[in-house]
Amino acid sequence: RHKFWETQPVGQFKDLGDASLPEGPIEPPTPLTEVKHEPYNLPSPYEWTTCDLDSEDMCSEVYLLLTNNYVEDDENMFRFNYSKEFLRWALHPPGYYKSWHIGVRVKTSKKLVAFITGVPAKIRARDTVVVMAEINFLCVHKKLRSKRLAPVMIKEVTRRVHLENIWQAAYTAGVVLPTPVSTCQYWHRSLNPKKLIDVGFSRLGARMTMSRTIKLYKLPDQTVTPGFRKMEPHDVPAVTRLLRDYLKQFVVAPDFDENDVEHWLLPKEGVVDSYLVESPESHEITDFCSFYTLPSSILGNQNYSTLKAAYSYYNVSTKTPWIQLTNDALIVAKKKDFDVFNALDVMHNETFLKELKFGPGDGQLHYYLYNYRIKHVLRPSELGLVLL
Ligand code: YNC
Ligand code: MG
Repeated sequence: RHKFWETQPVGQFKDLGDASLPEGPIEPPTPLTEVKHEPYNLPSPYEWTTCDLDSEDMCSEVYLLLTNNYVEDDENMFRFNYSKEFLRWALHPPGYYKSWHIGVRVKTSKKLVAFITGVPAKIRARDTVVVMAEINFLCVHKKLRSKRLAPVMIKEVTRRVHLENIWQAAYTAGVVLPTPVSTCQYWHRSLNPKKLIDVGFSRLGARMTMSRTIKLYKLPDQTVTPGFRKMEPHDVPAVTRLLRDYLKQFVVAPDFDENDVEHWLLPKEGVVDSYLVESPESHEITDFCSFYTLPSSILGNQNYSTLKAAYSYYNVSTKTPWIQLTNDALIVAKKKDFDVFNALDVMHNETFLKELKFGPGDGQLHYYLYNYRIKHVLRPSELGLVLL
């Protein structure tokens, strides 16, 4: 059933019940001298290219490929529209490898028609911290689908990850593959209900009018938590300590150091927003919340072309109740003109989703590890990892 995935070192469906299989790497590293030194063969009309996102022209080519061909919802009403600034941020974390930003061009026209990326990350599974590749932005042009290009791209990124002596990877997808570590759900909190209904993102509830709906989702103009403020560069050490301590409790989570926190969590205009609570008495950093900006193109609507969405990222509550902390995040997102605030049911998110009027989305997000077995399927609340 999965002609490609059945050949790969990933948990297989037939092994799901087998308690005798150990946790950890599925196959050992091969000596680096045995890693293929030549790229995999593409069908002859195509050639490999390495994409330098620092080049304005390359970044625009990647941006346009994804804008026109990347992930859509099941009903093909919306398509992710990652910004160029976002792509540069997502692909240039500490220690990134240029060689992991892989494109495919048509030889004759040089048109970019496919893309896949990896970035390095330290990820902890139970007690073991493993250097992994986070694989993302796999995309094949709509006109080249179902030609088995994706397996070649996955094998090529795997080869280039192996060349850096890295043997595991983490990735998420909307499709079911062998085999999910966990299956999560997106929840959506309307900030601009009229627009969401007008574009078909949501529907008027039964026995609801537009004005009652607008009132239902209304938020205060100002945050309520004393000491709630934007994260600043000098907060990196305190936020790192807070987040590391929080993420310890999850079965799978990133192992962030200060450089990672500086990159992934310091606010970046139009890309990532982070807020914290500094105790007015002790000046301790007690709570933290963050979200990233990922608009979607609205396909074929007369009135609107973009849905402005915020995605919940990493959050920590030690003093401020989860509901109050996240409500303050909703208030700032609303002020910044986001139409919707999305969150997965990972970490402690279940404790605020229903209370804060998030509604469950359709479609699921499956989390996967490559060449690493986890003995049981995890509950979403056991996951401490958010990929972009
Ligand atoms: C997918 N999303 O099952 P089998 S998520 C992985 N992730 O193989 P073809 C996928 N595999 O089942 P198409 C996949 N989608 O026969 C499909 N597959 O074993 C598998 N969509 O290939 C599929 N982006 O080329 C099948 O399919 C084989 O032309 C079929 O291309 C697929 O970024 C795709 O949703 C997704 O652009 C490129 O549909 C295309 O359809 C497309 O005939 C819209 O492929 C955009 C989209 C995916 C977003 C993402 C994470 C990707 C993870 C890849 C796996 C990484 C493994 C770890 C590598 C490093 C290891 C180390 C160390
Ligand atoms: Mg294909």
